[in-house]
Amino acid sequence: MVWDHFTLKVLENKGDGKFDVASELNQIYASKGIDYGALDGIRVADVNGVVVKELYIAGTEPENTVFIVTGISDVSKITADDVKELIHLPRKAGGKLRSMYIADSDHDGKADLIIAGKRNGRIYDVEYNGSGDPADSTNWTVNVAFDIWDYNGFSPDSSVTLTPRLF
Ligand SMILES: [Ca+2]
Ligand SMILES: [Ca+2]
Repeated sequence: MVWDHFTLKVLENKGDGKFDVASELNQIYASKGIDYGALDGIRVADVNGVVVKELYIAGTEPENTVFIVTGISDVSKITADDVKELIHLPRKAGGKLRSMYIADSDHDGKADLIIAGKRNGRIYDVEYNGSGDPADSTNWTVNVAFDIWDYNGFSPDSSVTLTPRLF
């Protein structure tokens, strides 16, 4: 995903080091003026066990948005309308989401999105509740697995300045 108002390009490996652009969405947030990008925050997984995998994107902008694309069996057919804002993670400080991994960190059979919240100073654990449409935010539970402000006893408003960069 390119850092240009949510520009998404899907590259297909043609072998011999060659790639084709299978699909691209260009600047779909330009009209809203939000320069969404993502670094190591894009994952494909099937959290609900209903065959087709979902695409998850943790956006790197202060809105703390996690996006989802569902119901796509042919990546060349993705359109801007397929990109949904799944959840806006609660902020304590500056926002921005960075790397994301999908795993079942507590081994309860329900997938977790483990997200590093850069300026948030937090690590989020967003867990799928185990049933229902993964594109519906009510089917997820947001947990804060780590909070640097709680850890060190400072407040974002204190005179001690912290600029967390959790990647
Ligand atoms: Ca699925
Ligand atoms: Ca779990």
